[in-house]
Amino acid sequence: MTGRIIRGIGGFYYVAVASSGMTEGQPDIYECHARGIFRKDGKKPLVGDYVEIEPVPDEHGLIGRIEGFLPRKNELIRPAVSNVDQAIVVFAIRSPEPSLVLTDSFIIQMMMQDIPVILLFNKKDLADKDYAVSLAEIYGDSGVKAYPVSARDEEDVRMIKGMLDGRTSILAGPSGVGKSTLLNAVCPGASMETGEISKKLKRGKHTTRHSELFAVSEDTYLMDTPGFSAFGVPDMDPEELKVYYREFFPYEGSCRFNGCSHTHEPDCAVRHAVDAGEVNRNRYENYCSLYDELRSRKRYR
Ligand SMILES: Nc1nc2c(ncn2[C@@H]2O[C@H](COP(=O)(O)OP(=O)(O)OP(=O)(O)O)[C@@H](O)[C@H]2O)c(=O)[nH]1
Ligand SMILES: [Mg+2]
Ligand SMILES: [Zn+2]
Repeated sequence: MTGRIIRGIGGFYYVAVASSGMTEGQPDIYECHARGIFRKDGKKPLVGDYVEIEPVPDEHGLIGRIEGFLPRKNELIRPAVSNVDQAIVVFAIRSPEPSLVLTDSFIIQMMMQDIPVILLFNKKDLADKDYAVSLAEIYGDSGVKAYPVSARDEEDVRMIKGMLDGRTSILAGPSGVGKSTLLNAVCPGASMETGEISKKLKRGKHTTRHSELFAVSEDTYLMDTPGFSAFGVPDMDPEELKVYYREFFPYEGSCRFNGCSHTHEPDCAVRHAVDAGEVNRNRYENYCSLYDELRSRKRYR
């Protein structure tokens, strides 16, 4: 029978199989030992993989053996998961304070892997409404839809559920922003552990330690991932970065110099657009700082 790896931990893979007598819409979970299922090409099974399993009779529960893998639609490197339709990138409006450069890095990382992104600024209850809306508006022309939300707001949770419908989505973002809380809100059976923010460090404790896939309904899956923030922009040629800033597209080709980087050159159409208020300054500044990061990385290589 065919199932899906929902969790890999401690030498076991847990495989969800839709059962005929689905109890409350929940699949059967087979525990499969990791030994012997590593593929010949050396690739590791990933959370999200569709697999063929053979049940192994056992009086203690549902045990299975992974016999084969179905082709992957895609595989992400970080987090290491497969068959993802979209990424819900989560940042907090406050606590922890968002770093928008990091937000852009997350978005770019997903775009590079061809994963559509929805951006959520969570914890809107901790800030005034105008500020929450202004944060989301920064991404107005980016091609990424951004919403201020709260995991504690029923209407927001309903809206998020709508975004997930029929797809496999991953929650990605730094620690403490409320990914697991959001997951619990849309999928109450999940009961993922959530962590208080450390008052002193103003950072979330790393409460989620492994990626895990939850069934919201039969064809809707949501994956929780551990928060991570200690990475820079994905490696690329600095001149390629502008491809990920849709705001710049209308001005491409209008700068004085061919191949203008839009950072320091005279008569740069993008910079003029920023000064005229046509391109969001925040996004432009993020671009410049990521560009510098890529440049210095190149220099020291
Ligand atoms: N005020 C407020 N607090 C929230 C909201 N969503 C989550 N929190 C709190 O933020 C803290 C961190 O939430 P988690 O869900 O554990 O964060 P996480 O993103 O899963 O963190 P990691 O697992 O470390 O990556 C918890 O104390 C939550 O109760 C919200 O909408 N408003
Ligand atoms: Mg978590
Ligand atoms: Zn330019």
